[in-house]
Amino acid sequence: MSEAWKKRRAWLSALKWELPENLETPAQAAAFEGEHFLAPRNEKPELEEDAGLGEAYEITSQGETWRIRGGRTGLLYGVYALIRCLLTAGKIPEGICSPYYPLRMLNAWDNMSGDIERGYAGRSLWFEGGEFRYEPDRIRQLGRMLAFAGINVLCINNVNVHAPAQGLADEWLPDVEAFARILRPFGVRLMLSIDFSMPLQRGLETADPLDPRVQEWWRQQADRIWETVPDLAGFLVKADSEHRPGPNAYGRTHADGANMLARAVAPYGGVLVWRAFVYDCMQDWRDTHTDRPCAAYDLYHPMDGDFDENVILQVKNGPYDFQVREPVSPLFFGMPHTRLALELQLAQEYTGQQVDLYAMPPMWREIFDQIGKEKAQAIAAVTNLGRDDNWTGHPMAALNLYAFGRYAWDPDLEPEAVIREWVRLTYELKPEQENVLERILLKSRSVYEKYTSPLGLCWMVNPAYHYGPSPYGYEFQAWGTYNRADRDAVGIDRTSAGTGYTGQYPPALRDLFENKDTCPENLLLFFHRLPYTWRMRDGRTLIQRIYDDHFEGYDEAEKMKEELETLGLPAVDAAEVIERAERQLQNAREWRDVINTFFHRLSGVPDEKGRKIYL
Ligand code: GCV
Repeated sequence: MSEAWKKRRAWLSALKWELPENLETPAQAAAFEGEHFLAPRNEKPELEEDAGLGEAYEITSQGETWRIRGGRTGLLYGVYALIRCLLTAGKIPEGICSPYYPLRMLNAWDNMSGDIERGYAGRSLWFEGGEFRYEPDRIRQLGRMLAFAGINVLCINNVNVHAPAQGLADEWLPDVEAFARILRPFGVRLMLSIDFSMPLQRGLETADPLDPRVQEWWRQQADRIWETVPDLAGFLVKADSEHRPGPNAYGRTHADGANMLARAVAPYGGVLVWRAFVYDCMQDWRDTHTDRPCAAYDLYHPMDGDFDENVILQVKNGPYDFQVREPVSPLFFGMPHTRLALELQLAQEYTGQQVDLYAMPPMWREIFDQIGKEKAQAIAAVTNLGRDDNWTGHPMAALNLYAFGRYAWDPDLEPEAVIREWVRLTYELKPEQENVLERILLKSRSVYEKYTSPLGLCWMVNPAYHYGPSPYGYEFQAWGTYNRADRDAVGIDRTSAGTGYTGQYPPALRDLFENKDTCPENLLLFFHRLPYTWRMRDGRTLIQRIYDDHFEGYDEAEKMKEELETLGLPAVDAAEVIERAERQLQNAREWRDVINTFFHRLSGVPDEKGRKIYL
């Protein structure tokens, strides 16, 4: 396998020394990193392990000496925090620092074939040809990256569990343990996605969660698994979702299914993460009463309080599926007696597939501000990693991975601060260059939003592939993904007079969204069906705003490309970044022309500015 990745360190560009093979504990890793980074600067720290601190640490200084006190993994987090602050001219945190979310997890959608579902950075880093196959050095470096960012759990296989991964909880156990051993010194524990119907594949005639034979079967599985991998974090389950098996087949509820598995893993301190991404994926497009965004709340809200203590319900940030602009999922307000995990997607499935530049921190800031960080008790993200030398396809997509770890640790962070940290940790740039790059990154999401689907409409992508525009691509399909554009109007009425979706929110948000005049304009067409002649708050018509945004988005993408070309990025990344900016510009042009043409043709309304609208 290629070793070129060693030159592409994502955000660890200053940590040039290789990690030894014999690290066993985070304390050893902490001592090793401290020795290599701080000792040459005459700043060797004194490390004091205090088991009671767990993942927390405290950094103090006495004269020339840094003192780091921390728990088992806290010590390593403390060393990395100190390195981060020294490299980025950040303020050394005062007092005891601990992560906000105890479970800070990456979900890899890696298949054992080596393919990654929605993977845009090459093949799997740890699976190939139906088995575990990886470079231990690279996995060690991955562990270091994750610990440096603050991530502590990695779910290694796709939630869509395909053969042979069904056997992960079984015949692959020694491989799982060997893999876990490499990541253990970095405080990263593994999780496994499991298939609800596994008992059926192993000779039982049912997978009914209330059947004692099934319960016993899962208990035995858990016994064997935890005997081999004693620190496994738990299981992740996608059930009754997009044709995956689940408890509904036996007339059982999701609480029945989740609790049965949760009881099997409870003796080992394991958690059972159950995904709430459940909706009718066989909808007739003519059915205007069924509304996909309503589905998860309708299903789970009545079950609030029914889940066991060690069940975590994992909820995507929005009610659809990681679109560029969605409101937050109402489940965050409707499950006060259930532990929830917020699920984000770093893989840019609908947001440019790691070709288009798309920095996520501004979007996450909005999400945390709307939900309130305390509404979730854990956090997870679908990774954007792969075997490409630069780890994430677009070198700057690494920002999203780094930032996810930082937000998981501290959801109060400002996007500007996280972006600055990543830029400083990754590149050595002059202050003027840093400013330009930070500005580009901060703006990148709004640029993408402008040239793609307007005003919260969603789903105008090419079906299946999800890159590039196709305004009617999903319109007559079974996935519940419609924009209902016709010659007079566009959007879906989700108010109390329409599908009733707004009623799933608490009163303040419900009223905000319900009213066309207060609904945030960037979500207007998500919540309302409006004529093209609708007056936006600045006096423009809706149709004119759509045209303007698409022209502007393209122009801004062009400017971004020019700025990236002249920025003076280090050679190791420059060519790749510029080549992707060119592809992004072609993409933006296609989006602009396809979407504007679509609305022009439907509405017959010309652009007030007389620009050419064509394909
Ligand atoms: C892993 C979307 C994606 C699927 C993904 C699914 C999910 O539908 O397109 O690839 O499956 O979400 O989150 O389970």
